Amino acid sequence: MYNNIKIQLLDQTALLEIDRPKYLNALNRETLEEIEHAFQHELLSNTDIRGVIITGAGEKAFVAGADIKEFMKYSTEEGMALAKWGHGVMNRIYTFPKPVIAAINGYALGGGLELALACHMRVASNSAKMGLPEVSLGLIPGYGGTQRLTQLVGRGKALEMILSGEMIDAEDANQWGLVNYTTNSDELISKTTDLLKKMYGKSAHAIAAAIKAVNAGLGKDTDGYEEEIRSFGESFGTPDFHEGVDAFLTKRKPNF
Ligand code: DAK
Repeated sequence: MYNNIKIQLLDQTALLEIDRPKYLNALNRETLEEIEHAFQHELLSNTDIRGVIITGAGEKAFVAGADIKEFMKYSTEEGMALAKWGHGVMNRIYTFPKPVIAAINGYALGGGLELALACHMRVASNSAKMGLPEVSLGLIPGYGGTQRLTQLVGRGKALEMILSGEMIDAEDANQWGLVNYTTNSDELISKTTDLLKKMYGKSAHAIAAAIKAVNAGLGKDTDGYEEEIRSFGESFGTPDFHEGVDAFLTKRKPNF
């Protein structure tokens, strides 16, 4: 069904692999369309799927950027229109109601790092390299990188990465707060899956509400405190709240 991505179910986790290893998994338009389709349809509607991992095929790269050969032909108007659409795709991941983690298995550059930044969390293999090299091509990040990198690592470190275009290694990324954990390449998927599994025993409704409230505080048209008050109140009316409290009081595991 897809030409550029593969989706595999590992129990309750969907493993979405960007699958263009010959081009270091560079994101062309078709690949982004397929990612958008997956997040809009099967990953969202399949209730057996509780979380998603995004990774890159092959040993070398998560995603080495947007596809340079494709975007080299764009005009100003096309660039702007595509950035708008691309932001929509990234936002779909950013606001996805189930946890999404990028398992960064190699180069995560330009649009590739922006894809990882749109995920809720990031785990990197020790050999991963991350950077926003757009300025080397006379561009700036166009899929949310100027904003999301700044939110994660602060203005100074973000500007250092964006203005120098240099890559950082996994250790620095971990220290700067760009990734949540680092691990050996062999254990990247299992470590990422273990992180997700900690969330699977919890209320899916509460998880979706928490993602929404955290995101609301970072959006320019939304108020995180208001969203928290609204969602917190709403939670009292959910079956998950009754199940969670009953399980606690009767000393059993909740069955959400
Ligand atoms: N696009 C297209 N092909 C790529 C690619 C990319 N981003 N990165 C690598 N490849 C291809 C190479 O061309 C090569 O193909 P062949 O020559 O074999 O046909 C193949 O993948 C293997 O790459 P290398 O031979 O270069 O591998 P090395 O190990 O020697 O080097 C590298 C690995 C990651 C250091 C190197 O490949 C590299 O520097 N890659 C480019 C990194 C980069 O500058 N990425 C783009 C950043 S700019 C937009 C929104 C966002 C963006 C653009 C537009 N709009 C809304 C319009 C974002 C822009 C960016 O991401």
